[in-house]
Amino acid sequence: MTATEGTSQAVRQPDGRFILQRYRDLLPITDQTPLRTLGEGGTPLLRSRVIEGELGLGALYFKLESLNPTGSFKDRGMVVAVAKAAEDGAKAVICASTGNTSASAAAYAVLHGLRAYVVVPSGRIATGKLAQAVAHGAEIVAIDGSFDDALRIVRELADRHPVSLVNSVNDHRIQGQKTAAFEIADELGDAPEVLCIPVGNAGNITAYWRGFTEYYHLEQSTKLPAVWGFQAAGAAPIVLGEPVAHPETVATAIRIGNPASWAGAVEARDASGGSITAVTDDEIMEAYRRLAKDEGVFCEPASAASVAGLMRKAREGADLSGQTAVCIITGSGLKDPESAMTIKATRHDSAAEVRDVERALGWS
Ligand code: AN7
Repeated sequence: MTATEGTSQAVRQPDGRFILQRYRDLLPITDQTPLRTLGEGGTPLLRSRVIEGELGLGALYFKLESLNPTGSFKDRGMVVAVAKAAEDGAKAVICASTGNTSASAAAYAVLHGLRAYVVVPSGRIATGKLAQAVAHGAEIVAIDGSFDDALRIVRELADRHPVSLVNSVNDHRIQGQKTAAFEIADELGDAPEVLCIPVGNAGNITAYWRGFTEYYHLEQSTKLPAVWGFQAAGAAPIVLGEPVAHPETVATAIRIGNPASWAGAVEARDASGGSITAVTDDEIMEAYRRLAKDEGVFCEPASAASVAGLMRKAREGADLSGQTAVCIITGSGLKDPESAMTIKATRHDSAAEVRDVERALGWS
């Protein structure tokens, strides 16, 4: 274990390489694959300052995937998927997205000189994510429908037109995203006992399970984590066991009613002895505020679902003593400023003079 017990600290990658180099032998890389990087991976594993002790855990870490180049975990998968598209001679990539996938696809398309087409649910993606797709020059189609509609449409478009589909139904995405599990095991010296992760389209939970099992079979770790996936209560098809026609949640990133990697999520849950459960929007927003105010971690609401879920498990009596848990912080809070502005702020308006600011603060 690299982190010092009882202290809050981030542990950086030891060797400064990026994931295509560092885990090359475990990725579908050939001599023809263009190894271009925006600096993805190598994200900090931050020790909890407050919540760890509150929940009685042996150790709690936050894997800050929000610190990837475009601000979400999607970059790990996209750096592989877009490189492979370029290697195969594609001129364009396409994806459906609740926001982060489109931001990442747009950036990596630029890196490889490809066009990016993104199909998103109109009015339902966070401002920062749309801003990224715009800035990177993606062609954006905002549909009057859900993410699930968008995914159905891009799958068909990719069949009919010469564009490479870079949603997580493309296995190269899963391959890239599994490297986060390798990093966690490398930095902790072994896999943790518990992995907490938000579930939307279920690609990431599938990827982590693949990563942990590959590492275990390669004898790079001696155990496998219990995988605890969390869906938003209004968008919890896997928990309910059937698709949700009209998913609804404040965590727009995981507002998904019919996940493409459903089977992968169920496999991760069952093979790991884990669970997939629902957390309410209130629980998500409470964890979101706690992460920001008690841990210094500003994430987007979907990411807070992992911590909300861990808190719920503890409340329901899960014995966490002596256990090491890792919560995946999947995306940055900066993506979704509207959610942050719902927090009650201590704000004073004042004239631009010292005396006025003193009065506003109650210091005079
Ligand atoms: C911050 O961008 O589906 O279960 O289109 O952005 O692998 O889908 C985003 C998903 C969790 C869920 N946290 O991951 C998209 C999209 C954040 C996310 C998830 C997403 P998956």
